[in-house]
Amino acid sequence: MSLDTNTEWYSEIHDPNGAAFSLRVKAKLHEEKTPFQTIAIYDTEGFGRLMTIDGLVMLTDRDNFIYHEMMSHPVLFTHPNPKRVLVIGGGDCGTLREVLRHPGVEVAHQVEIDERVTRLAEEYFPLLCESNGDPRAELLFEDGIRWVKEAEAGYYDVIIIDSTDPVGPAEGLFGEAFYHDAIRALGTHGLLVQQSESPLYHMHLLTDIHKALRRSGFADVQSLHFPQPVYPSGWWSCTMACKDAAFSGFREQAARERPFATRYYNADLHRGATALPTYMQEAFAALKG
Ligand code: AG3
Repeated sequence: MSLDTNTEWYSEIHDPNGAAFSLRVKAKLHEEKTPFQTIAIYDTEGFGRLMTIDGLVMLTDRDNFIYHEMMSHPVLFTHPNPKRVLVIGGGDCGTLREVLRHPGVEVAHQVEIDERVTRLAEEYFPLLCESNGDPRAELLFEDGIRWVKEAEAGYYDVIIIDSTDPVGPAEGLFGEAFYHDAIRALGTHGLLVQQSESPLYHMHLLTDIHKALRRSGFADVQSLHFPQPVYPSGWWSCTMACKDAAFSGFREQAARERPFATRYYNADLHRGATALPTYMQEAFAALKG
């Protein structure tokens, strides 16, 4: 948080890019140090409430729908028939809420390491938590890495990794050892999707994720991109990996006829999000050799 002389601003500085994103703050509503991290909640002038973890933007009221819809609907409309879904991280419950919109989903486990993220989301972002009482949902507060290691082989259809940046507690969620365990926990046609940072700032990370996913045994990897105004560079990505086959489109008709409302996601957008800028195509093609 940096202060200017007239007003208070929250800023996330984007090193090493010499850039920052700021929101004018009306009030700091809460701050606490948990055993894992420092969580803060602000009321902002134009973006509603803001949650930060260790000083980094996690979400705002105004634009979280883009991220949460893109972390859930593309992967769920790519799997032929997703019934058992695991969300790792995602303690604000925004991704979980989107997952539960799919009537075919029978089980949705959310495994968040820090229970305080969820308790604060319940208090300050009640809309994101509105589906937490759904009988298909189970909220677990454990280490996602251990959860996946100990999961029943073949149990999950889809694993969604809604984590913070790959530093601190989330680092292990971006590594080969974890991906290897994820493959084991996934059933036939199983899919994993992971938030994969900014295509402008973090291309090295995106290529590392692709490499690690392939090396650990996933058959195919595909990134999608979308705007996320409050995250570094304002442009974000998620990366899907398929356990046993090459990607060949998605259930487009089902996406068009989805029996629930979305604000960002739709079938055309889904298709568009998989079309990559030339420099990304080239970087990923180079990995395949
Ligand atoms: N997911 C956080 C993505 C990383 C944001 N990084 C940053 N601000 N430097 C947040 C959880 C949303 N459900």
